[in-house]
Amino acid sequence: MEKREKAGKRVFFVIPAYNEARSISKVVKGLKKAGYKDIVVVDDCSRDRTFQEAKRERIFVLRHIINRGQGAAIRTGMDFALKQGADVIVHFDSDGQHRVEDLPAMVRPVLDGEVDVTLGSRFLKKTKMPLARRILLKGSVLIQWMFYGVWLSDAHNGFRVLSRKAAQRINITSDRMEHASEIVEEIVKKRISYREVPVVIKYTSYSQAKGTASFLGALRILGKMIFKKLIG
Ligand SMILES: Nc1nc2c(ncn2[C@@H]2O[C@H](COP(=O)(O)OP(=O)(O)O)[C@@H](O)[C@H]2O)c(=O)[nH]1
Ligand SMILES: [Mg+2]
Repeated sequence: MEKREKAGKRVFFVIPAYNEARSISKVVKGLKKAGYKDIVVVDDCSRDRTFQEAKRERIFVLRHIINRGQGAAIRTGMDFALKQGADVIVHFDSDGQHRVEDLPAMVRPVLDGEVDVTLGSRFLKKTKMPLARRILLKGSVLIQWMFYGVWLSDAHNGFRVLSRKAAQRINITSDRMEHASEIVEEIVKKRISYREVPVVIKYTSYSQAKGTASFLGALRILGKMIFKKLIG
């Protein structure tokens, strides 16, 4: 690919956000500082000031009028990014768990056309994480293997990069957290080329205080994944 052509490519960030008023500005500022300017935050009817905080950053901010879940928000953001002419789409979290430093390694293979999707993996690098989280993630890896026949080292990493073509082909129908498995299922089913890339996910007390960090939350997601597969 010509250097010139690559330079003109639009890398678009899709950032789902739910009650992240404390971190959203910092995350967006970090991306802007690294030179990325195409950013869409999808606020999912947060109860705090997430929407207002995001708005202040002069980026695209969309809002669901009810809380629909991370999967639905990503779909909303991707549709928007594609309409805006995105060549590459990055899924990036709004709670500060994903690192800007990992972006070049994640984005380059897609930008260069080597693969259509890169998936961040926190198990290819040594990452400290809570036990409940480790069990959920390893359980998901196993279920993914049983149901889809694909062995990824990390099943539920929200850090992904997709080519425009991949973003158009991948259908997300799960509104909530199960969309992560669905994306992998779509990649396998549609034979979309992918690669896992080692990333570090930051586990801060802020990120851990939220939802799926609990053991019960972990079990619930695993249960939903199995249920969906059995009835679907
Ligand atoms: N739009 C939207 N985003 C969500 C929702 N739940 C979580 N998120 C966002 O998705 C990202 C990952 O969620 P988080 O709860 O941190 O999950 P985890 O870190 O994967 O356990 C964060 O940026 C959240 O703000 C939701 O219901 N709607
Ligand atoms: Mg998080």
